[in-house]
Amino acid sequence: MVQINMQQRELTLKIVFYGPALSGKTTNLQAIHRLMSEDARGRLMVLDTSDDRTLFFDLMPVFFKSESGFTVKVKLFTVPGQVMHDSTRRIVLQGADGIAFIADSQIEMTSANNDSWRNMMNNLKINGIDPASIPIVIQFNKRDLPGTRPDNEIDEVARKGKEPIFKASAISGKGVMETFEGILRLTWRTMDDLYDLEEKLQVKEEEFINNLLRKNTARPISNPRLDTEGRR
Ligand SMILES: Nc1nc2c(ncn2[C@@H]2O[C@H](COP(=O)(O)OP(=O)(O)O)[C@@H](O)[C@H]2O)c(=O)[nH]1
Ligand SMILES: [Mg+2]
Repeated sequence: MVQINMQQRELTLKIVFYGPALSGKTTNLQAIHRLMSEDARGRLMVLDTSDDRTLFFDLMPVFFKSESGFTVKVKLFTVPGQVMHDSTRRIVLQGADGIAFIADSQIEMTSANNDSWRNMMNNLKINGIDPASIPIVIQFNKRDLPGTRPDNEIDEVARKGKEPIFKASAISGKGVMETFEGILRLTWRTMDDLYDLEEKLQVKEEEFINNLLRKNTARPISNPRLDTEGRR
Protein backbone atom coordinates (compact mmCIF):
# COMPACT_ATOMS: atom_id res chain seq x y z
CA MET A 1 0.00 0.00 0.00
CA VAL A 2 1.46 3.31 -1.05
CA GLN A 3 2.50 5.42 1.94
CA ILE A 4 2.25 9.16 1.55
CA ASN A 5 3.51 11.15 4.52
CA MET A 6 2.91 14.85 3.95
CA GLN A 7 4.55 15.90 7.26
CA GLN A 8 7.78 14.01 6.67
CA ARG A 9 7.47 14.64 2.92
CA GLU A 10 7.95 10.99 2.08
CA LEU A 11 6.45 8.63 -0.48
CA THR A 12 7.03 4.88 -0.25
CA LEU A 13 5.97 2.37 -2.89
CA LYS A 14 6.35 -1.40 -2.91
CA ILE A 15 7.09 -3.49 -5.98
CA VAL A 16 7.22 -7.27 -5.83
CA PHE A 17 9.08 -9.59 -8.22
CA TYR A 18 6.91 -12.72 -8.37
CA GLY A 19 7.28 -15.96 -10.32
CA PRO A 20 8.18 -19.65 -10.14
CA ALA A 21 11.31 -20.95 -8.42
CA LEU A 22 14.55 -20.23 -10.29
CA SER A 23 12.97 -17.97 -12.95
CA GLY A 24 15.53 -15.25 -12.21
CA LYS A 25 13.87 -12.92 -9.70
CA THR A 26 16.98 -12.55 -7.54
CA THR A 27 19.10 -12.23 -10.68
CA ASN A 28 16.91 -9.30 -11.79
CA LEU A 29 17.53 -7.51 -8.50
CA GLN A 30 21.23 -8.23 -8.69
CA ALA A 31 21.34 -6.74 -12.20
CA ILE A 32 19.45 -3.63 -11.09
CA HIS A 33 21.88 -3.30 -8.18
CA ARG A 34 24.84 -3.57 -10.55
CA LEU A 35 23.48 -1.25 -13.23
CA MET A 36 22.17 1.49 -10.97
CA SER A 37 23.98 4.49 -9.61
CA GLU A 38 25.18 3.89 -6.06
CA ASP A 39 23.39 6.97 -4.78
CA ALA A 40 20.04 5.79 -6.14
CA ARG A 41 19.91 2.47 -4.35
CA GLY A 42 20.46 0.92 -0.94
CA ARG A 43 21.88 -2.43 -0.02
CA LEU A 44 20.64 -5.58 -1.70
CA MET A 45 19.66 -8.04 0.98
CA VAL A 46 19.42 -11.61 -0.27
CA LEU A 47 17.91 -14.10 2.14
CA ASP A 48 18.60 -17.46 0.64
CA THR A 49 16.29 -20.47 0.93
CA SER A 50 19.33 -22.68 1.50
CA ASP A 51 19.52 -21.26 5.02
CA ASP A 52 17.29 -22.53 7.76
CA ARG A 53 15.00 -19.53 8.00
CA THR A 54 11.29 -19.02 8.19
CA LEU A 55 11.15 -15.99 5.90
CA PHE A 56 12.95 -15.85 2.60
CA PHE A 57 12.91 -12.89 0.30
CA ASP A 58 15.27 -10.35 -1.22
CA LEU A 59 14.92 -6.65 -0.59
CA MET A 60 16.47 -3.58 -2.11
CA PRO A 61 15.32 0.03 -1.77
CA VAL A 62 15.78 2.59 -4.55
CA PHE A 63 15.20 6.28 -3.89
CA PHE A 64 15.67 9.93 -4.77
CA LYS A 65 14.92 13.38 -3.43
CA SER A 66 12.53 15.30 -5.65
CA GLU A 67 13.01 18.94 -6.57
CA SER A 68 9.90 19.66 -4.52
CA GLY A 69 11.66 18.17 -1.49
CA PHE A 70 10.00 14.76 -1.25
CA THR A 71 11.94 11.63 -0.40
CA VAL A 72 10.63 9.07 -2.86
CA LYS A 73 11.42 5.48 -2.01
CA VAL A 74 10.54 2.28 -3.88
CA LYS A 75 11.09 -0.98 -2.05
CA LEU A 76 11.81 -3.92 -4.33
CA PHE A 77 11.02 -7.40 -3.00
CA THR A 78 11.28 -10.89 -4.45
CA VAL A 79 9.29 -13.91 -3.31
CA PRO A 80 10.60 -17.47 -2.97
CA GLY A 81 9.08 -19.52 -5.80
CA GLN A 82 9.09 -22.96 -4.17
CA VAL A 83 5.61 -24.37 -3.62
CA MET A 84 6.19 -24.87 0.13
CA HIS A 85 6.90 -21.18 0.73
CA ASP A 86 3.38 -20.00 -0.01
CA SER A 87 2.90 -18.25 3.32
CA THR A 88 6.05 -16.18 2.73
CA ARG A 89 4.79 -15.24 -0.73
CA ARG A 90 1.49 -14.12 0.73
CA ILE A 91 3.19 -11.96 3.36
CA VAL A 92 5.61 -10.38 0.90
CA LEU A 93 2.71 -9.61 -1.44
CA GLN A 94 0.86 -7.67 1.27
CA GLY A 95 0.55 -4.02 0.36
CA ALA A 96 2.19 -4.41 -3.05
CA ASP A 97 1.66 -1.45 -5.38
CA GLY A 98 3.02 -3.17 -8.49
CA ILE A 99 4.25 -6.56 -9.64
CA ALA A 100 6.93 -7.69 -12.08
CA PHE A 101 6.10 -11.30 -12.91
CA ILE A 102 9.30 -13.08 -13.92
CA ALA A 103 8.47 -16.05 -16.15
CA ASP A 104 11.00 -18.65 -17.23
CA SER A 105 11.08 -18.84 -21.06
CA GLN A 106 12.10 -22.48 -21.16
CA ILE A 107 9.30 -24.54 -22.69
CA GLU A 108 9.39 -27.13 -19.91
CA MET A 109 8.76 -24.33 -17.40
CA THR A 110 5.44 -23.32 -18.98
CA SER A 111 3.28 -25.10 -16.41
CA ALA A 112 5.44 -23.79 -13.54
CA ASN A 113 4.84 -20.26 -14.87
CA ASN A 114 1.10 -20.87 -15.09
CA ASP A 115 0.94 -22.39 -11.61
CA SER A 116 2.83 -19.45 -10.16
CA TRP A 117 0.54 -16.97 -11.96
CA ARG A 118 -2.56 -18.67 -10.53
CA ASN A 119 -0.95 -18.78 -7.09
CA MET A 120 -0.26 -15.04 -7.36
CA MET A 121 -3.86 -14.26 -8.34
CA ASN A 122 -5.05 -16.28 -5.38
CA ASN A 123 -2.66 -14.61 -2.94
CA LEU A 124 -3.63 -11.18 -4.21
CA LYS A 125 -7.28 -11.92 -3.46
CA ILE A 126 -6.44 -13.27 -0.01
CA ASN A 127 -4.57 -10.01 0.67
CA GLY A 128 -7.55 -7.95 -0.47
CA ILE A 129 -5.77 -6.67 -3.58
CA ASP A 130 -7.80 -6.59 -6.79
CA PRO A 131 -5.84 -8.67 -9.34
CA ALA A 132 -7.56 -6.79 -12.16
CA SER A 133 -6.37 -3.36 -11.10
CA ILE A 134 -2.91 -3.83 -9.59
CA PRO A 135 -0.18 -2.88 -12.10
CA ILE A 136 1.55 -5.99 -13.48
CA VAL A 137 4.24 -6.40 -16.12
CA ILE A 138 5.52 -9.77 -17.32
CA GLN A 139 9.10 -10.57 -18.14
CA PHE A 140 10.06 -13.64 -20.15
CA ASN A 141 13.53 -14.30 -18.81
CA LYS A 142 16.39 -16.58 -19.92
CA ARG A 143 16.04 -15.66 -23.61
CA ASP A 144 19.70 -16.65 -24.00
CA LEU A 145 18.98 -20.35 -23.38
CA PRO A 146 18.20 -22.90 -26.10
CA GLY A 147 14.76 -24.51 -25.95
CA THR A 148 12.86 -21.40 -25.00
CA ARG A 149 9.46 -20.34 -26.28
CA PRO A 150 9.96 -18.62 -29.64
CA ASP A 151 9.52 -14.85 -29.99
CA ASN A 152 6.33 -15.12 -32.03
CA GLU A 153 4.62 -17.14 -29.28
CA ILE A 154 5.58 -14.54 -26.70
CA ASP A 155 4.39 -11.75 -28.99
CA GLU A 156 1.09 -13.63 -29.24
CA VAL A 157 0.84 -13.73 -25.43
CA ALA A 158 1.50 -9.99 -25.46
CA ARG A 159 -1.29 -9.35 -27.99
CA LYS A 160 -3.83 -11.38 -26.04
CA GLY A 161 -3.18 -10.08 -22.53
CA LYS A 162 -3.31 -6.59 -21.08
CA GLU A 163 0.01 -6.76 -19.23
CA PRO A 164 3.07 -5.22 -20.92
CA ILE A 165 5.58 -7.97 -21.82
CA PHE A 166 9.36 -7.73 -21.74
CA LYS A 167 11.98 -10.20 -22.95
CA ALA A 168 15.14 -10.50 -20.91
CA SER A 169 18.30 -12.30 -20.12
CA ALA A 170 18.74 -11.15 -16.57
CA ILE A 171 22.03 -12.92 -16.14
CA SER A 172 23.64 -10.47 -18.57
CA GLY A 173 21.33 -7.62 -17.54
CA LYS A 174 19.61 -7.50 -20.93
CA GLY A 175 16.00 -6.32 -20.66
CA VAL A 176 16.19 -5.87 -16.91
CA MET A 177 16.09 -2.07 -16.77
CA GLU A 178 13.37 -2.04 -19.47
CA THR A 179 11.23 -4.31 -17.30
CA PHE A 180 11.97 -2.18 -14.25
CA GLU A 181 11.05 1.00 -16.11
CA GLY A 182 7.86 -0.68 -17.33
CA ILE A 183 6.64 -1.52 -13.85
CA LEU A 184 7.75 1.85 -12.43
CA ARG A 185 5.75 3.76 -15.06
CA LEU A 186 2.66 1.62 -14.75
CA THR A 187 2.75 1.85 -10.96
CA TRP A 188 3.28 5.62 -11.01
CA ARG A 189 0.38 6.16 -13.42
CA THR A 190 -1.95 3.94 -11.43
CA MET A 191 -1.03 5.61 -8.12
CA ASP A 192 -1.34 9.04 -9.70
CA ASP A 193 -4.86 8.20 -10.90
CA LEU A 194 -5.77 7.00 -7.41
CA TYR A 195 -4.00 9.55 -5.22
CA ASP A 196 -3.09 12.55 -7.39
CA LEU A 197 0.61 12.03 -6.74
CA GLU A 198 1.84 14.57 -9.28
CA GLU A 199 -0.36 17.25 -7.74
CA LYS A 200 0.32 16.34 -4.11
CA LEU A 201 4.05 15.83 -4.40
CA GLN A 202 4.75 18.17 -7.29
CA VAL A 203 6.63 15.36 -9.00
CA LYS A 204 6.15 14.50 -12.66
CA GLU A 205 6.35 10.99 -14.09
CA GLU A 206 9.59 11.79 -15.91
CA GLU A 207 11.28 13.04 -12.75
CA PHE A 208 10.21 9.84 -10.98
CA ILE A 209 11.44 7.60 -13.80
CA ASN A 210 14.68 9.39 -14.62
CA ASN A 211 15.79 9.51 -11.00
CA LEU A 212 15.00 5.87 -10.32
CA LEU A 213 16.80 4.74 -13.47
CA ARG A 214 20.02 6.64 -12.76
CA LYS A 215 22.76 4.50 -14.21
CA ASN A 216 25.98 3.41 -12.66
CA THR A 217 28.55 5.36 -14.65
CA ALA A 218 31.53 3.87 -12.85
CA ARG A 219 34.20 2.63 -15.24
CA PRO A 220 37.98 2.60 -15.43
CA ILE A 221 39.23 6.17 -15.59
CA SER A 222 41.66 6.37 -18.47
CA ASN A 223 40.59 9.82 -19.59
CA PRO A 224 39.25 12.05 -16.79
CA ARG A 225 37.59 14.39 -19.30
CA LEU A 226 35.58 11.55 -20.79
CA ASP A 227 34.63 10.38 -17.33
CA THR A 228 32.94 13.63 -16.38
CA GLU A 229 31.26 13.98 -19.76
CA GLY A 230 29.44 10.72 -19.21
CA ARG A 231 27.73 12.00 -16.09
CA ARG A 232 24.52 13.97 -15.82
N1 LIG B 1 20.95 -18.70 -18.70
C1 LIG B 1 20.35 -17.88 -17.85
N2 LIG B 1 20.31 -18.20 -16.55
C2 LIG B 1 19.68 -17.36 -15.71
C3 LIG B 1 19.09 -16.14 -16.17
N3 LIG B 1 18.55 -15.52 -15.10
C4 LIG B 1 18.80 -16.30 -14.04
N4 LIG B 1 19.48 -17.40 -14.39
C5 LIG B 1 19.97 -18.49 -13.53
O1 LIG B 1 18.87 -19.18 -13.00
C6 LIG B 1 19.13 -19.61 -11.67
C7 LIG B 1 18.06 -19.08 -10.73
O2 LIG B 1 18.13 -17.68 -10.68
P1 LIG B 1 17.57 -16.87 -9.43
O3 LIG B 1 17.67 -15.42 -9.73
O4 LIG B 1 18.22 -17.34 -8.19
O5 LIG B 1 16.05 -17.35 -9.44
P2 LIG B 1 14.88 -16.98 -8.42
O6 LIG B 1 14.57 -18.25 -7.71
O7 LIG B 1 13.75 -16.57 -9.29
O8 LIG B 1 15.35 -15.89 -7.52
C8 LIG B 1 20.51 -19.09 -11.33
O9 LIG B 1 21.45 -20.12 -11.55
C9 LIG B 1 20.71 -17.97 -12.32
O10 LIG B 1 22.07 -17.74 -12.62
C10 LIG B 1 19.17 -15.84 -17.56
O11 LIG B 1 18.70 -14.83 -18.05
N5 LIG B 1 19.79 -16.76 -18.35
MG1 LIG C 1 15.49 -15.85 -5.42
